[in-house]
Amino acid sequence: MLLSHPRAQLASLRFQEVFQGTPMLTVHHLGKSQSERIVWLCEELSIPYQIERYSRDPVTMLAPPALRALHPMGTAPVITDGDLILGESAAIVEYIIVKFGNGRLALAPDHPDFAQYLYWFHFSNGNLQPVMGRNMLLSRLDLPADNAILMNTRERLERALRLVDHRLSSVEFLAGSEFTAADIMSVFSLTTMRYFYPADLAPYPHIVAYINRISARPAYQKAMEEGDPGMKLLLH
Ligand SMILES: N[C@@H](CCC(=O)N[C@@H](CS)C(=O)NCC(=O)O)C(=O)O
Repeated sequence: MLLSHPRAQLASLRFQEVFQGTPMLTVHHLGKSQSERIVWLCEELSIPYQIERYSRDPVTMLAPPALRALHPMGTAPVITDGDLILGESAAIVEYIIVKFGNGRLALAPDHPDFAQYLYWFHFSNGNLQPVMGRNMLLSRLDLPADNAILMNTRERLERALRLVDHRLSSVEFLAGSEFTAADIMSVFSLTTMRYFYPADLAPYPHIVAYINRISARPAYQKAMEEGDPGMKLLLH
């Protein structure tokens, strides 16, 4: 188990330290972006944190120079924890779960759904989000419907959404019966990302039911309100 590991014991001490004092963890959140995952994770784990908000350039949609000054990639999310500056959603999620969450929301190797957890955790940024991004870019080029790259990219997205829908036809959450960080990694691409690429979810009823279930979670609602106050949730 995670907690019997010396590093996890240290993490547990750190966890107590954080809970007793002011939050050391800052989530640098760009409006309507993948950093909503980190705000949501902190809310699910009830971890003290503070948010530093940033807005995109209205023309390029790039993050502002302040975020680039913080991290050379200048992409959200970034967290700061004391002297540490860390980017990449997946790295941040794992870091927070181990250091502050006592392993909660991750499945341990002896859990029957461990492999499913790993698959769906990595599917989000390894497949689903990149193919949503490619469709978003191509949709702005006004290409003819028979353009080969466009057809390829649309087919890849449909394949990814079909797979997610099929998975959710038999399980409540992506890893299986438990809500995990695999859900936290994946939901952005199915919801807020559709402000940038309005993928039609009508053919995927299990995805629609899933994001509606997820949106009822108090921690999700609180996180969305903290990160993007007043943002309409795209749930259909
Ligand atoms: N794989 C990265 C992707 C980060 C990313 O591209 N974030 C977008 C927001 S969704 C961003 O910061 N865009 C602004 C920019 O590129 O300047 C992660 O998961 O952290």
